[in-house]
Formats: sequence, C-alpha cells, structure tokens
Amino acid sequence: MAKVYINDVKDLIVKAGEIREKLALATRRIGNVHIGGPMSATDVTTAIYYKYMGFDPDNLDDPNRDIFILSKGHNGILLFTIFCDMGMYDWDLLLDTYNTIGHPFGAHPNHKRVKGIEVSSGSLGHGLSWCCGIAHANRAKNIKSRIWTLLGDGEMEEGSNWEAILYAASHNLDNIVAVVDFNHASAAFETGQNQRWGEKGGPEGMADCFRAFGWNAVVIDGTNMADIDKTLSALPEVTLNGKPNAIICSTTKGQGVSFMMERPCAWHIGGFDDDKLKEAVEDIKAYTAERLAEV
Ligand SMILES: Cc1ncc(C[n+]2csc(CCOP(=O)(O)OP(=O)(O)O)c2C)c(N)n1
Ligand SMILES: [Mg+2]
Repeated sequence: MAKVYINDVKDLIVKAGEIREKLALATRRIGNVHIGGPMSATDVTTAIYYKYMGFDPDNLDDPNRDIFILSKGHNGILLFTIFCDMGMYDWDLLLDTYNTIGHPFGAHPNHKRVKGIEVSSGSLGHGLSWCCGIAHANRAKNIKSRIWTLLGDGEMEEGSNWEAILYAASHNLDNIVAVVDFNHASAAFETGQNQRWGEKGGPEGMADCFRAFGWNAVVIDGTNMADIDKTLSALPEVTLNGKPNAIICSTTKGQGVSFMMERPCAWHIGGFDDDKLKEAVEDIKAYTAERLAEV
C-alpha cells in the first residue's frame, strides 16, 4: 500500500524545516558537504517523499512502487537525511561515517550499499536516461507508477539529458516526472553564464525547451509548499501513452539560510563552524515560520 506520511501543507513546511536543520547540523558534523543544492531541493523532495511517491521503506522491492532517481547525485545527503528521518538508518551513524571508506554513505548515493537508493548517481546527466529504461520496462508490464528524477539546473547543460528528453517524448513515456531544481547556480557559475535557456532564459526558457521537445512543462515557485502541493496533485494520470511531465522549480541555492543565498556559488560545497551552524539554524527557524505564516 502506498504510504502518505504527511498530507497537510503546513505539516510539509514543518517537515522541510526539520530536514533543513538536520542538513545544517550535518554540515557542521561532516565538515565539508554539498549543501547549497540540498537546501534548495528540500521543499519539493519533502513533498515527493512524504506525500506523493508512496515511499515505503518496508516494500522497497514492490514492482508497483514509484521510483525516485537523484540525477544530481552530489545532493545525496538530502536523501540520506530523509531516510534517517524515516527511521531507515541511524542518524549518528550517517554523520560519523559519511564519506568514509568502507562505509555505505558516500558523497554520492550508492545503490548497492544504501537501501532506498534505486540508482547510483553522481556523474551528472544520467537520471533521465535511467528513467526512460525503467519507464519502458514498467509499461511493458502495464505498471502505472511514476518514475521521478531530480535534476540540477547546471546539470541540464549536459547534452545527454536532451537525448533522453527527446526520447521520452517520442515514446510517450508519461510515467516520467522530471523535477528540475532551478536554483540559479551550478558549482561555480550563475546559471546563464554558460548556457542560456531558450528565448527567455531562466526557468521559463527551460520550460519552453521541454515543451519544444514534446513534454508538458510547468514553472513553479519551488520554495512555496502550497504551489508544490498543487502542482504535484495536478499531475495528469499515467496512461502509459501520453506526454512526460517536467516541473521546473525556481529556487535559490542555499534556500532558507541567508548567508548561503547571498553567495550561492560559494556554498556549492561547504562546512560550518559552531557560529555558522547557530546562524543557519536561526535562519531556518525564522524562514520556516515565515513560510508557515503565508499559508
Ligand atoms: C558529468 C559530470 N560533470 C561534472 C561534475 C562535477 N559537478 C558536480 S556538481 C556540479 C554542478 C551541478 O550544478 P547543478 O546541477 O545546478 O546542481 P545544484 O546547484 O543543485 O547543486 C558539477 C559540475 C559531475 N558530477 N558530473
Ligand atoms: Mg544548480
């Protein structure tokens, strides 16, 4: 049975705040972690895992389950934190062993070593191709679950994505949902410095590119849980013969922590000392309270 852990938008906002605080703590304890991307992707990933994909740690082999592929694999700490929050792993074990040889939690997720990880990732630009393969296999078995993938805006400059995007639409793989965390920065560049998206540039331009390749595409405020919730609940039913769906989430790298949002490229990877941790946690609490007040 597909599980819904959290239904209410306010409760999803609270959960996203908790996940961000845990990410901040992880950044202090681990010392050096990809943090800007996980912070910006927290809201949409929380909504997907706790409400929309029916994620069930006790039924990870269920052939009818939804599948989530973290195409931007460098954000693995976000999934590991969610898994710990769901009780699948011990939180202290994660923080004590992260990125240590001989232990399961690498900086990038390893499918062979961490249950819940469907596909090992880290080399950018492959999630969508995986989606195409799994989507075909499911269609052959008449399985109508969704195949989700989370991509970065920088990652979208990888040409392999666009092969998969063209392929998915050509083959009517409407069981695929591509979620792009458009946080306006890659590792060292503001988005748009390397490549401009369509006529308009930015998230709207990227959505036009998806549409030109035959997808349904929407741009949403990826920091607004009510928008995220509305969009995910309105995804068209899977028919196994329609258009794939793209959701471009406009966010800021480091979302929720002002010193990171002010210098997004400086916070692709980083570590906190005690002062930075305190500042980050205070910010996250204030940010979460503001978000709650809006709904
Ligand atoms: C094929 C490949 N090229 C380069 C890298 C190195 N790299 C890791 S993260 C990153 C930037 C990714 O930016 P984005 O997709 O926007 O991710 P986010 O901002 O969400 O962290 C790069 C270039 C990689 N992991 N894989
Ligand atoms: Mg980015």
